[in-house]
Amino acid sequence: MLIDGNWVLEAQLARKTDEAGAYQRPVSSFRNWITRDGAAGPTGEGGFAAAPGRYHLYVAMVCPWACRALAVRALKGLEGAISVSRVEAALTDYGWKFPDDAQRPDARLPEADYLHEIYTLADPKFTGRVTVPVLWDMERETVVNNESADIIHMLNDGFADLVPDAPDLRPQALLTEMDALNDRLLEKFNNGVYRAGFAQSQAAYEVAFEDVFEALDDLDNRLSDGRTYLFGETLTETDIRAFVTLVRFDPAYFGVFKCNRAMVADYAHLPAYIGRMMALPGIAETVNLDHIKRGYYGIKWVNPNGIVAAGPDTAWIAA
Ligand SMILES: N[C@@H](CCC(=O)N[C@@H](CS)C(=O)NCC(=O)O)C(=O)O
Repeated sequence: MLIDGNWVLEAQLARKTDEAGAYQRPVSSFRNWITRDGAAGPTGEGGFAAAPGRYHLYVAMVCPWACRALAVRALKGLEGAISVSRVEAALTDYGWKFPDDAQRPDARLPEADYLHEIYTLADPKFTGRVTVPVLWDMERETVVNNESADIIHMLNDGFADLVPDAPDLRPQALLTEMDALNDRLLEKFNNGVYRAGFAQSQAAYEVAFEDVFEALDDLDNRLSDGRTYLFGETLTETDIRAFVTLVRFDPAYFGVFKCNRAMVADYAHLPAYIGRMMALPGIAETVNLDHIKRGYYGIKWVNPNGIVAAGPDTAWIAA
């Protein structure tokens, strides 16, 4: 990670846990918002108005947080308005690395070998983990925001004038219920799998394990009445939040993070739900099973030898 703008290897290789060995997710640091007119958003400063061709997204295809931003970009029809760079599958000791043959999609983007160079361009004294996704402003040459929850929110609301026909993934009538389910999913499922995988004590792992399967059981139950999406027939941001973790479950979390009571493939309703999500326009392109497997099995502190499990068969996900 970066400390005062310098890459510190020992800090990068350590994971933060509390005294009971439970994983502590760090908080994100850049919290500005793109808004319709450039007014400041809920956090950060103003001056980031929605405009086509101004913003760029740095992502890792292994990462559920980055891929939820990619998924919302696709569903909102923003592929032409926001360009994307993808890092290599596995995190290196120096953080996320761009492929050697990577082409910058826009000449205004900085040249860089590692993502941490993008962070220090925005803040030469940056201290913190260098995470994806990163939303970069090519005009002001700085990071707008590196918190995916903010990014998916602003892609839906801030860019609404640019793509008036795109679906509203945060419909007002559902927001209260969505927020409640989003919070539960974040704690028990999206981050629950990480709490299981990064636990430093048996007890912390078992608490996380129970949370993960409680969330999976709840999701499957919710879909048991035949509804298409989590809130009925309306696709929402909550579906994207659930999907990015569901689609990584069998190829990665079941093995690497020891979430092995059951696979998603064993559930009654979840496999078909994944199939419906995969069929939405642009969504299959946000799922790279090869990067997901190599990326998670490449996390050294959970799998030091880096061997990638041969199974299970996940061909059904892409089918
Ligand atoms: N709160 C952030 C978390 C993002 C995050 O944890 N990304 C991981 C990949 S899945 C990362 O970049 N980790 C790099 C590191 O920890 O060194 C968000 O949702 O945007």
